[in-house]
Amino acid sequence: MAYQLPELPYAYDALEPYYDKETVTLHHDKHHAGYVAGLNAAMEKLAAARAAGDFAAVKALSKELAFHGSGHVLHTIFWTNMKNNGGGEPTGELLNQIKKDFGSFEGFKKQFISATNTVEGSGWGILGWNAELGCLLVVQAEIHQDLTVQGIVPIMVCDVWEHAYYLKYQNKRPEWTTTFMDHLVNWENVAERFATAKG
Ligand code: MN3
Repeated sequence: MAYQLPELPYAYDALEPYYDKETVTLHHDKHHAGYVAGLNAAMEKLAAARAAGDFAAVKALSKELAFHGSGHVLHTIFWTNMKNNGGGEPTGELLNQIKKDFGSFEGFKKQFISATNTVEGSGWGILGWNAELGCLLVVQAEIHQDLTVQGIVPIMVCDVWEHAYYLKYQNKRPEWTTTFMDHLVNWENVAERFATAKG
């Protein structure tokens, strides 16, 4: 029952010219694959610890689980959140919810891009559904698992680790996040995730 690297829902060059084939290939085949391997290794080591009744390493293993597990989950969402010639605006219930929670689509967009641009070091900008409050929240995640709000269901995520954009955008993180929003977001996928999260 090991975790698997999901296949990309498009060809490696499908997001050109906004997201280049070389970055997508390395990002998926090396980086995301590395998180899947790390997650499976952490699960195996925790099983071995239970079998041996030896939890001396449980703190480090729990951290490995959180890091690789969250990295795997976020990358899996990230790939499906993009499509060739994406961007624009959502429609229907998702647009209504965004207007309710952020005032306007423009307000949401500015908050999402600002939050994502200002992640300290490596991390993610995340739009997530909070079931308790019945609202969408924009949060930051440092690395993969720190600084977020526990319990929210991510429906749209933008990766701002340097491996996500440095080959094409170098140090220009705001250019990458704006391109993600204006040319790559697959709003149909985000709307499907919103509907599922809302239940
Ligand atoms: Mn990444």
